[in-house]
Amino acid sequence: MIKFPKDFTWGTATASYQIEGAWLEGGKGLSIWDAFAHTPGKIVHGDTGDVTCDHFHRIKEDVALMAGMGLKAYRFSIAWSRILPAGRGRPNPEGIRFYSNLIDELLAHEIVPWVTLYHWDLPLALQLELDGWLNPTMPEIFRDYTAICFESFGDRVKNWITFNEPWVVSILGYGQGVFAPGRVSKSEPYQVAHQILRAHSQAVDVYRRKFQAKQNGTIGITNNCDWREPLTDSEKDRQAAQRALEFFLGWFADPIYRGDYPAVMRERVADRLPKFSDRDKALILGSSDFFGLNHYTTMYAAHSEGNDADVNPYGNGGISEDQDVHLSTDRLWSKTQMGWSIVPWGCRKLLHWIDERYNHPDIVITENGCAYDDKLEQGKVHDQERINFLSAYLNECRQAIEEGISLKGYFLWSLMDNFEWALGFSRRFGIHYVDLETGKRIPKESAQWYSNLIKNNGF
Ligand code: PNW
Repeated sequence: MIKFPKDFTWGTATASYQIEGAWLEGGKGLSIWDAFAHTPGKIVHGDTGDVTCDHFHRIKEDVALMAGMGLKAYRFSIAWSRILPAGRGRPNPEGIRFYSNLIDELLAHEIVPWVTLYHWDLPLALQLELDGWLNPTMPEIFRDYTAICFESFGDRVKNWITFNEPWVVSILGYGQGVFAPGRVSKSEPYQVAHQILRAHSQAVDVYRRKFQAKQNGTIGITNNCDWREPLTDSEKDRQAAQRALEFFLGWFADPIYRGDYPAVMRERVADRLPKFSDRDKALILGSSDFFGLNHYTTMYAAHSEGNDADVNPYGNGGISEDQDVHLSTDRLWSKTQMGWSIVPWGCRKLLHWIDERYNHPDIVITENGCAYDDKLEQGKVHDQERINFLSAYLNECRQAIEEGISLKGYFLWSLMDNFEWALGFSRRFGIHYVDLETGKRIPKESAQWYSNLIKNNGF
């Protein structure tokens, strides 16, 4: 039996645009993902999040699913454009009521809400009027939106996450253009990341000054990072792997935990990497109460000079010519339906890397999971591969805890199958199967497995 610490947080995670639907209901404004998904050619099969899981109309049913499983925590995101349809101005009471009801329903079932304030669905008006995250006035606009959330929900929400995966917003949204707003550039990702870090720190600052003492919650940020394993033992490849990690995670975590971007980025990105003012630096340093981590896969890193043509087009590479890193996978590693390699030991190595570089922070895995081509057969989904994946990753997590890593929680991505961004409904990450015709939720075998794990605090 593999046991976890007594107070370990077990949860599942979702995001507003991926599950809510009701894109034109409840006084909601449009977001950049509404616009992007409605642009021909951007999403596989022309799918959109217009309806998706219809969670907006099914919060009682969905919370009942979680309660039935014995989930201790649930991570969801707030759609900014439900609270402020044009991104700023007067709050929309229906939007506030929706999240307020969801939070009350969770608490009534003793499920602790973990709330992400930004999971990529920027109000479209802010994109059209201000160029979104490129604009240096965005941090104050984000701060004002988050203050409304703290004010409205902070009496009941004690776990806040400002941003989900700024790396994805910057690289996939502004570098490769495969995610909203679909821009392609070699400098904009660095500018966007810069404003997001500033926005994060402004939100944390307002929370700490005006709400935290009274509301007694914690606030942090969630970054995504894959592990980078040196392809060979050579000094060059080991440096390449370290460089790749600094460009991936250090880009966002170094300013927060060490006060500035990694030196290797400053050297290589030079003039395209913006500089923090002293005031920015002071606000950003120490601005996360916990280390939120989304982790999915591992790749080999080798030294290479210049452009890396083999880079996975759905992400992972960053702006590769800035790094001189060649990424590859092992033919022997099994892959999920995303093409992401299953390398459980990479998770443990990454936890150690974070622990060392950032001085032993409390870490929360806010996402981990996998997509498989699940089939509903006689009312059942036999997803043994997902159970294998989860057991293997959780086994490494448990080992990391034994080795002294302060890992406090684990959120499985995802509660249910949903809109997988540019891949639409072609990928299923859920532990509940969603019949897209009827919206019916059917627990997969992994849901039963996870429920038992939570009950036993181990497996
Ligand atoms: C995360 N990549 O996204 C998100 O937080 C979720 O919304 C998403 O559904 C989940 O992981 C599964 O994809 C990512 O290409 C999307 O490196 C793409 C990448 C990483 C994370």
